[in-house]
Amino acid sequence: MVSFLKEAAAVVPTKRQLDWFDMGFYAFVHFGMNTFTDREWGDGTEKEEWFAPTALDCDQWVETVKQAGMKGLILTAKHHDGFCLWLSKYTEHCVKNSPGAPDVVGEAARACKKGGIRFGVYLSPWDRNSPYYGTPAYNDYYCSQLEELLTGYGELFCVWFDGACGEGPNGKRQVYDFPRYVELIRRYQPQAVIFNDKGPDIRWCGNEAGVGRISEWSVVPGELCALAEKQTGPGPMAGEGSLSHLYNTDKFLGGLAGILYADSLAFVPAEVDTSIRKGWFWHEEEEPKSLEKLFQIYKASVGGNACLNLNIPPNREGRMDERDVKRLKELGELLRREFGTPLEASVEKLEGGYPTQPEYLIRLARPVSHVRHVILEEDIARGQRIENFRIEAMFESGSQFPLFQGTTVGHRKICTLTDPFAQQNRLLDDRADKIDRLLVRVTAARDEVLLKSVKVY
Ligand code: FUL
Repeated sequence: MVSFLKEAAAVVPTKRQLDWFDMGFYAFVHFGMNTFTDREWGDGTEKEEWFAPTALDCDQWVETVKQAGMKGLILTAKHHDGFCLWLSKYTEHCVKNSPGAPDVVGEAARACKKGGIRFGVYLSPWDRNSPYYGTPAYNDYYCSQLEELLTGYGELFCVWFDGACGEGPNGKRQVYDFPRYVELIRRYQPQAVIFNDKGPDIRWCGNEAGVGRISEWSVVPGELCALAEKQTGPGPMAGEGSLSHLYNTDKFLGGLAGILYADSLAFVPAEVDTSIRKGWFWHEEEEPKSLEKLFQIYKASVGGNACLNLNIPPNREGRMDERDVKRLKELGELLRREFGTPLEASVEKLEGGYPTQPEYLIRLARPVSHVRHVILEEDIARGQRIENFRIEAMFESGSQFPLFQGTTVGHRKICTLTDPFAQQNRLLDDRADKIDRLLVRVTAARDEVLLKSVKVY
């Protein structure tokens, strides 16, 4: 039992996963035929000339996402309608037949490079235009397109595979050759993380509403992420990677044949993907989510052992909508205000605890009337371990009381003690007494705790 737990605690990320985790927050950009037809899913019969941005400005995209503190951008190079935003040699259904339209993938890649953020691509496997769809020849077609993207636009940080698999123009569904796609990506862009419902590098959080799990584990049974299962595998579960999930899944014991990690535990962290608006594509009447909502989403994802992929859809000009630009600017300011500069403090690990139940004393350089957030980070390069923890406040008067109770930490846990959007906070009730220390108590862990940092705001 104990050795099994230690085994789970010792599963570590790859370099590309660590680099991805450190990005934290990046943009999804849904732009394409649907922008012009006012739809969410095109059917593949759209005419190429309908794609007609009047003032495409990818530098404005990059400026906008940078203002919100995002570190990368993933563009929908091809959505389910099969229309390609680059000059593909393999189809006529692409921007080369849209008068006046440039290679949008090229433009976006150039703007990201210039702006110093990373670039990634979304290439929908589901294609409602390709005549090959539903036959083995489609996998060749898809790989040729993937190769164009992997070799023509510099370094990519992510290739995002949409899970959707519907019918194509001939009424057939496709069996996607994911292992072949993965092999191609590893060959040309080994540093890129691959997103798919269940991995191999990052997995879906299970909803598109921006809701992160309360306890998010990066180590999950390998079968969950075995790509062979992709077409039939179980849907996202509430407790992926939790103890009961790990204990009660027999599949990683070797029962089921998987391709990549089928017989073992795997480090496959979650991505939370959601749109700033209701839809993924731009629709005039839709409004951006409130600042409060976006802040909540950010904390539950970036501050919940996941990354946040927030979609901002360009409009028909080819620019990000001014309403979204304004909201993202506000978000960037809020994030800088809340998390920009931690309070000056020292962290001391107290003597004598069990390795799985350490206590850390944080001494603030100057006592404060309240604490807004505490951010904890584990050294996940050596595994994710913390199951439960508490944070207590210690006052100048000597009194002490609990402020926060949490479960997983992982890459980063944002513990909010005084929510800037709350109408009332009982911790602030007229206390003359000030907080001069905090105690972080880990109450359960899978193995020796390796905390990387504790920051107080
Ligand atoms: C889904 C798609 O069907 C949506 O259109 C969107 O691209 C979203 C990110 O993934 O599966």
